[in-house]
Amino acid sequence: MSIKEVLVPDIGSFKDVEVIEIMVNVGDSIKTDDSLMTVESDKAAMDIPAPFGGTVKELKIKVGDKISAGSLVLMLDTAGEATASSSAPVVKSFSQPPVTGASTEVAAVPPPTHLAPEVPTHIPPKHRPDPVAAHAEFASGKPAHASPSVRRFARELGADLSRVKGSGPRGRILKEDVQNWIKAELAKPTGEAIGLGFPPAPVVDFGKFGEIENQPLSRIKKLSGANLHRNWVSAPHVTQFDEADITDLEDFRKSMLDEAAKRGVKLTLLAFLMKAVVNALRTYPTFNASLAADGENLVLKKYFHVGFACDTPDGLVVPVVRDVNKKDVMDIARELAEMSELARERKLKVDSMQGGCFTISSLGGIGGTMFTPIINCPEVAILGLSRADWKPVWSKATKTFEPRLMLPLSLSYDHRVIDGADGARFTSHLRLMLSDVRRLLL
Ligand code: CAO
Repeated sequence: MSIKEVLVPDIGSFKDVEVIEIMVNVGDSIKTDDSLMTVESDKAAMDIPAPFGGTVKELKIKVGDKISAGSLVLMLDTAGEATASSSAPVVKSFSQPPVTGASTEVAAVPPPTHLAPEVPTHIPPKHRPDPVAAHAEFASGKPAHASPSVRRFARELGADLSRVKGSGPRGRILKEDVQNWIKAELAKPTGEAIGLGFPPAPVVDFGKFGEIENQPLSRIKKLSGANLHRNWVSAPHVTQFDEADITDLEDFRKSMLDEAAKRGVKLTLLAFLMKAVVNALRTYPTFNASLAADGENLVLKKYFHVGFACDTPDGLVVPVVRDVNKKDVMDIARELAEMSELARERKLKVDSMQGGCFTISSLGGIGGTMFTPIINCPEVAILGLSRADWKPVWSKATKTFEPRLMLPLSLSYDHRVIDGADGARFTSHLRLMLSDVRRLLL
């Protein structure tokens, strides 16, 4: 056995600095330059590295102790280890009594490590920059208050320390703070994780301003919220507004209500809209597409599955009506009603919400003039319907204003895939289809 005392080296103007972290335990096997502990003054923190490898026999300090240059830090058994680091000046050495056969040396640890800026170890200690000056970033009020070992740990994991809140004394960032921050980042919706550099959302204590109640978000709200956020930030949205004259369509729908009811169907406007949308998708196939994951191709779909946003007590779900092109308006209306009911009873199967090519979000039964729906990615467009209203529309034929039932259309599309001109063509096509219901048969 060869026991060496490890002393604190010359640490510049640091004197009576506090030990804030000890990285080794008795019995640990350590290598030259492994960090032994972190000390901290009121302006800076630094790691004290091991001058040589060995096994820790005894710790002579504990967290909270104050140390200065020359303080005894620990006892190290260096038997069988490589020689001391070239930068570790040996101060004194002596042998233990022959009865144990062990020898003890006293060694100063190499100069402490600073992470910003790096201090080249070949510079003799007296020419090295003052560690406090080297860490002037703390004095200058920069927020990342962490020991070098925590900084190194954060750097290895890619954690941005300026965004980590410290829970240690005086707000110092601990290793656990970095771990918790990474966990929280990983749990965030991907929109936030794609590096948009948002400033952190302010944490507000609303209770300070009045009475509050915390209501847990439903599972659907959490899921759809994360997806909506991702879609909103990842797809460059453009929303094209238009109005379709549905006066004749509404007359026709109303004239068919009784007949539909006899067949057990509630014939809604939405069913006609589904047919009109598929007609427009056939005419403008880029709307019935998705960007391939490799970003090199557009995947054009030859099927026409159309989703519709359905408001349920638990939040928004999007059931998908399959092969709308192969179904008549009555079948579609029946399916819409069945799926809406299942969704509201939480009985909708997962596969009934998959495979959509395009989504319709109808707020017409509720109100509003127009809105900007968020694309249901990887689809590339979504049609919003608002409340139809009677408006005076100029008639070229009669040269008078005529009362017409106008349906507001809000088409959001992914501008990476669809040009503005096609966006306007798509809504114009829908206008044409909806203004003359006979066209839906073609
Ligand atoms: N203009 C005027 N009236 C309309 C209309 C419109 N655009 N759309 C529907 N209406 C009328 C219907 O004719 C119906 O009237 P009656 O009761 O007199 O027959 C009434 O409004 C209610 O319709 P509805 O909403 O029950 O049926 P629907 O087929 O139009 O819609 C569904 C079904 C599932 C889309 C709807 O119930 C729903 O959930 N809408 C909300 C969708 C949503 O939340 N979108 C937002 C997504 S983004 O956050």
